[in-house]
Amino acid sequence: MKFGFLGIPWDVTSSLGWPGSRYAPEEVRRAFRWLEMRLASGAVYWLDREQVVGMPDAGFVIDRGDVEVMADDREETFARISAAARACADEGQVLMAVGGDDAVTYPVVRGLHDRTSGTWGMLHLDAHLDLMDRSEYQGAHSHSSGIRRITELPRFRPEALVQIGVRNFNFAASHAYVQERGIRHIPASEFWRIGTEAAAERALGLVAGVDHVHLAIDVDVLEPGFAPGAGAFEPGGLMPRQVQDFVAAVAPRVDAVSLVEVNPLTDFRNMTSALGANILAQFVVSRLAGER
Ligand SMILES: [Mn+2]
Repeated sequence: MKFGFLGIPWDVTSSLGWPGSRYAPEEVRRAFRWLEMRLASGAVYWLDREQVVGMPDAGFVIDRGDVEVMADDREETFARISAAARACADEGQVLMAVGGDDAVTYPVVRGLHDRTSGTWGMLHLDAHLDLMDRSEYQGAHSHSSGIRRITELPRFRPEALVQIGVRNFNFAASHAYVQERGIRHIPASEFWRIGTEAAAERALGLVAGVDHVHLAIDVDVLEPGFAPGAGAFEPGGLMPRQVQDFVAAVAPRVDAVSLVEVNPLTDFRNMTSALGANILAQFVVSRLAGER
């Protein structure tokens, strides 16, 4: 099994949050390489599960570089992102896309969706819903609308969209949309109440009926104190351990993963980039562990 690491240095659509996630691919890639040293010696001791996982000899994570973005042309940039996601999957690699602001999740999923037959669902870890249709200020493709656009893809099943770690306050219009399309939530408060294992089990049950599942992670799903390099701060989030274990638990079921909104400009000593890279490593090791 091979994985394709794809950077998407685009933060033009971070219209409400802080820009700076364009620098995330570089920093997350650097942090991931550091972890990769321990993964690349034929086997890895996965302490979280007290298990030794056999690793492919070398080159199991292919660095696919960064998508070339065109700052004054969103449509062209999104087309390039979709093409890059598609090319990765066409070559048989499990996509690990690193944004960029949350708007890039839409062209990533579109690229994967359009190359397959069958239905799609998504496990979406985020403090926010990102279900806004459009606004005068942000248009229809900002970091507040990406998930809404995904629900409009022809073979995407909104009832297999599970939003995990969402919290605090959002627009009443989003509540109406959630009800209308049958979108499911495991709010942060509920996640804390039932625990990681039960949350993962419930999430997997809710996507059981679709053929393909994307795992979308906005780093602001984490408690801001543990992920200061984010696009926005929403207090009351998940702990690193909860997100690491959740990702490892669901990884064998998903087709691809994306990580967005890591912001090196607001980060503290790269700790958010390091956490993001670690979450991706949990994904990789879990997938390889499940392969045997
Ligand atoms: Mn968010």
